Amino acid sequence: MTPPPPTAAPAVLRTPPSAPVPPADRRTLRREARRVLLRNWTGAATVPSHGLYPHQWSWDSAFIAIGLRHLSPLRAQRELETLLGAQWGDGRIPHIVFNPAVPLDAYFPSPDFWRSSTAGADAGAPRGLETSGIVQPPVHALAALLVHRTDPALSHGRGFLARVYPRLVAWHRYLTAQRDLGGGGLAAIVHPWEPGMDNSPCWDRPLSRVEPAPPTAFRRADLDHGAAADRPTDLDYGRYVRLATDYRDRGYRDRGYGDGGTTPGKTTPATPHPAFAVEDPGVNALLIASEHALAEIATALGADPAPHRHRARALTAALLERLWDPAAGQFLCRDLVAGKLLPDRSAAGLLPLLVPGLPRTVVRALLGTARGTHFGLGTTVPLLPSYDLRGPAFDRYRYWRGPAWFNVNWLMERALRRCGETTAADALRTAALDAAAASNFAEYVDPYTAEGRGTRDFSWTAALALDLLAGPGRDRDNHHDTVLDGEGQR
Ligand code: 9WN
Repeated sequence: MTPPPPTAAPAVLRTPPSAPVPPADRRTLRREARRVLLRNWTGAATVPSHGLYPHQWSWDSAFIAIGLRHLSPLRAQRELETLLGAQWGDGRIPHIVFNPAVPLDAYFPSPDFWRSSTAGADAGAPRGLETSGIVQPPVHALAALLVHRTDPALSHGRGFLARVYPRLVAWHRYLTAQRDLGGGGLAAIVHPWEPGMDNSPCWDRPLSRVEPAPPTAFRRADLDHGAAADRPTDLDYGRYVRLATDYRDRGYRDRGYGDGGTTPGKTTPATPHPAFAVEDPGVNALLIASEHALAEIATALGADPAPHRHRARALTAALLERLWDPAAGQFLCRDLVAGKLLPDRSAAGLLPLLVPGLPRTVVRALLGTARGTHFGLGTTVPLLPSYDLRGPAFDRYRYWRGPAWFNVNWLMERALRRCGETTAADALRTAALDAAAASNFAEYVDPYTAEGRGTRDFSWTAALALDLLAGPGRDRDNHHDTVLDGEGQR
């Protein structure tokens, strides 16, 4: 079903994308973004939102650190260090690190659901704190590199890179070894929350195989803070709960049953993930981008970058081999249980534009798809929607089923710049900043009107706005305004 076009031209579209934005507005935006990040800082990390998400989330923290580095490189380092302090012995970085001071009923699933310190003991879950048992996309090495570059002297002085590097290496090893469930060299996700795009229509088919947990088995906390029309349905939640329960009850093991997925292209019934195992192009593109970042981190530490470059090349070859669909002009998800590509187009399928070394024909096709009728970037919509504008499941309001998200658009802006598409990147940067300002740092926006949806004062929206405000030269060393430096000991 094609959505109705907006009746009136939305404010964000009325501004020609490349028009200069009044500096005073940008100063206000910077001040407000800083306010959000200060308010959401808990002393060792940043919550995505005090109401809806009152703990530390994995890929949120990576994006938050990328913005926080402009306020305080020290705080940005601590954000990542706190997250990595919750890493499991098998290398996984859990998707949530729970704050014990927050009441159990503030968020579901709560620590007493995941029971990481007991159920995850064999997988090396830490004893002194509680986490979830699933993961989120690996943006962390990229974030660590950017944070380091912002203040190399501070980073060297604190031994930041030297401490995080082995943990990041172990994290990537977990993904490339334990999670290569299809045996083809890519990392698989085993729960719709893992790719971070929880409610994407890409998961509808694989999820339909999952017997939902009964509604009496759990109580959702998200509806206390968010509109039901924006959030996943109860049926989806029942399936999320079932998958997480089964994973927990199997000790969060990814292997160890039968051949553990060595049949090329498919999982086997013997794997611990019999219903849901998917290779997602967004997760794997971020893994590759982060593997390149690990090569740079290794170089900065005087270590050998070659193994990281080699792994990045192998992952890129596997990505092309397993997930590229020339007819669709984009990358698609591979359902490892059914052993085939899923037809749904999500923005994750365009994120490989971040990956160096793709064939030119692939890059051209991806850029065409981004601008074409399915995503309309810069042609019919100012920001990249999370899902196909013409897709049967498109919903401009509901969580990952159409709305535009700021982290995805930040990644796309970076990808466009990397591909030399400077005009398109500048336009996207302007549109993202305008939408962040007009929506009070919304969690996500209607892709047609840029009207805010979800929660407000959302941390990664504020953080990534700060990063975009720092301009295209922001990846150079020593690019921060030191506003919070001197706040604490190094
Ligand atoms: C489940 C915290 C997280 C983001 C995800 C987003 C949403 C959680 C939820 O919030 O997911 O992890 O309860 O819906 O989908 O990307 O990391 O901001």
